[in-house]
Amino acid sequence: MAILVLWQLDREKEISLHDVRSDTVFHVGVWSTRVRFENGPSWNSLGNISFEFVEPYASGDLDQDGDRDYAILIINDNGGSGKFLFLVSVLNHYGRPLQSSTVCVGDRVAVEEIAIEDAVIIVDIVDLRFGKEWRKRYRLIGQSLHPVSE
Ligand SMILES: [Ca+2]
Repeated sequence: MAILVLWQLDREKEISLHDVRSDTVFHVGVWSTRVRFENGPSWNSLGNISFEFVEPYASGDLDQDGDRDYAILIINDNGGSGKFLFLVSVLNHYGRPLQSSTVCVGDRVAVEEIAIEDAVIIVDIVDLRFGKEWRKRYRLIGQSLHPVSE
C-alpha cells in the first residue's frame, strides 16, 4: 500500500488554469466564502456579494517542489463602493489545485502585470481612481503569502 501511494505522488499531474477555476474551493474575504469560478462570477445566496476571477494570472513554482502553481486575482464586490482585489496562491497539491493563501491587494485597484520569478510573485498595481502605480512582491512562507522587498 505504501509503495502504491509513493508511486502516485511521484506521478503527480500538472494542473491547468481550467483546473484552478473549476476545481479549487476558494475562501475569500472576511466571510471566508467558499466559491468556484467555472461559470463566471460567483454570488452569495442573497445575490448582493460577488466574487469574480479576473486576469491577468501567473503560473510558476511557488513552493519550490518542482511543479507548477498559480497566482490568480479575485475581485470581491460587496455591493457598496468598494471593489477589493485579492491575490491568491493556488498550489499543486498531489495533482489537485489547493488555495494556500490570500492577501488583499487593495480597493478599486487593477493589476496590469503579474509574474512569478524565483518563487516570488511580482504584481504591478494601478489605482483606478488616481492613476498611481506601484509594484509589490510576495513570497510563500509555509502556506502564507508575505510581502518581500527587492
Ligand atoms: Ca509547486
